[in-house]
Amino acid sequence: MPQLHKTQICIIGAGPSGLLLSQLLAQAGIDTIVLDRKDRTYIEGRIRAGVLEQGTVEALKQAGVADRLHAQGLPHDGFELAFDGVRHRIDLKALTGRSVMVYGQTEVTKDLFDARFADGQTFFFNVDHVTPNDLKSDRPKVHFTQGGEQHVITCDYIAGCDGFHGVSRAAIPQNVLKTFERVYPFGWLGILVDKPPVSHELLYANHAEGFALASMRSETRSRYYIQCDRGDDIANWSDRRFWETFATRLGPDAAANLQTGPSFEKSIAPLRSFVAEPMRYGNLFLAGDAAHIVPPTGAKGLNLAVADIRLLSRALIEHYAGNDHHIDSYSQTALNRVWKVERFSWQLSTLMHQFPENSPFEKRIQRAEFDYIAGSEAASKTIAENYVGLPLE
Ligand code: FAS
Ligand code: PHB
Repeated sequence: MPQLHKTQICIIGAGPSGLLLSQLLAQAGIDTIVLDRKDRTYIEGRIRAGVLEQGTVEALKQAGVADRLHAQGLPHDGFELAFDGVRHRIDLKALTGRSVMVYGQTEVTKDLFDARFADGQTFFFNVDHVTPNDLKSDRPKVHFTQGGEQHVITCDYIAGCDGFHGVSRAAIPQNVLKTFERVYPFGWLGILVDKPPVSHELLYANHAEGFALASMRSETRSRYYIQCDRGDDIANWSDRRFWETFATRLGPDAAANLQTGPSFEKSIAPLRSFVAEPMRYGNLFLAGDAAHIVPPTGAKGLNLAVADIRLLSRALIEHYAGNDHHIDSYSQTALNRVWKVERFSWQLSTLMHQFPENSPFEKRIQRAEFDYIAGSEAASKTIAENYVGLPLE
């Protein structure tokens, strides 16, 4: 006999999307249960995003989880683009009046978990066979197992915050779901190293050999990436080979300040652009990576997930207050922003990477676009206003 549970919102996924949603709803007195197929330690151990838009910082402050962010985060007023060693600074502050915050997703997740545990949130970790059901009924259910025990959650709504490989998107019937995808012919190899960053601001570099990104987690911990083959294997990348490749692609000017050392995290991520429509089916809502993926070039993945949650939490809170306007428009409002962010992430990825299929003509066009951005305040401003984050509708 399955164990029976009831709640208002069943959240599938305890990544940033699911955790932030449960925090914002709890603040409004709305009850949630959060499921994850992993446990807190595993989820906190994933190394992912590093740059927060101002809107994300505001959402985390509203959620009451921004104290450490304000104490340890690094405000950045600009970043650089480089092409074959020629550097151009995008002055975010001068061009938009706004800046971004460098603060790892790992830390955001820890801050959210701390708040949810302090609030006595009901979690089920290490779950299996999660199955959303009765999505068109007014009492949808989520069946799952944990340690061999059967469970059933009956709720008002299900929030699919279970990422790209989750089950929520697949619960939408194939004749309803539309997906759009661009898979890039390369991946990103990322490392963490306890050495001061090569530059005090982020530096995105396009070199004839490939892309490189110099980022950071603090003034003593750097996060670096290089473009690698799509199916590449970590075993092919010794630290020595990484440092030689990274220094070449940054160019001699930037690399002159490079402090190398042993990496303590090394991983390869594939790059894709992906969107699933609609982001609602019956009483199931999709948010974050469950609904969309962007190449990390524009530093948008986490920020787009937070934007979805700001829209979804507002819609659900207003629903329980008797106003269904935003719940009815959630999918379209969220997708309007998703596609603009997909465009920017695709544009910056197309500009900053070496594509194997590019002809000499396309390579010249890439350089011409960089030179245009470097020489035009209007062009630099379009990059800047997308990087700091578009306004929420
Ligand atoms: P998440 O994937 O973070 O969380 C989904 C959660 O659902 C996970 O905890 C998972 O265990 C759980 N789950 C999955 N299936 C389930 C099931 N069947 N039942 C229960 N739970 C289930 N973004 C950036 O902005 N910059 C970056 O540099 C960057 N680098 C990235 C590198 C990698 C390797 C990946 C995969 C993503 C990266 N991203 C980056 C994007 C990333 O930050 C996401 O946008 C962000 O994690 C989205 O958060 P969620 O929507 O919560 O999804
Ligand atoms: C990171 O610090 O992990 C990071 C920063 C900017 C990006 C992608 C990743 O565009």
